[in-house]
Amino acid sequence: MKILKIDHLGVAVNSIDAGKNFWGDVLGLEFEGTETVSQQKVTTAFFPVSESEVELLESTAADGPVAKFIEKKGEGIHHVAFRVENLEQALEELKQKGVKLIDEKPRQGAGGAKIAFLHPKATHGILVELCER
Ligand code: CMX
Repeated sequence: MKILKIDHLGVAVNSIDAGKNFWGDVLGLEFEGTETVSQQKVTTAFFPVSESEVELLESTAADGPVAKFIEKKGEGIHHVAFRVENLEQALEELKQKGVKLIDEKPRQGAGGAKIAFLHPKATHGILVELCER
């Protein structure tokens, strides 16, 4: 498999509006707009930083995974996403290496990306996303 770069850092926030104040106004990052990924009960907001992005994640439902994450750990880094050349091939290779996956097959992420999550137990505690766009 080939990792091309850190695609984005996912940051769980209570409110994108409030988060925009720091990431946009204070740090001066460009705000690219929001997108809701209904299946994952989350609204995302992207702030490009050179070749990577900061992605704020706000839950759209009290029982959504991002709401549960904040309940347990508070606001903060939720996942690290690496862009790969070929997601199916990367998942196949990781499976063969015995890596525990959350997604064995790609699903749809924000911005039209194909994404898959690795299980935090296999990554020393961090939720890792692989994405291809
Ligand atoms: N950090 C660390 N551990 C996490 C975690 C996180 N952010 N999210 C989940 N886990 C842990 C859970 O505690 C659980 O651990 P145990 O097996 O020890 O209990 C394990 O990972 C599996 O989590 P789960 O909630 O039981 O599994 P699900 O398959 O229901 O959901 C996941 C997993 C990662 C898809 C979901 O929790 C999630 O975060 N969904 C939102 C995804 C998202 O951010 N989407 C935005 C768009 C994506 C993009 O384009 O970037």
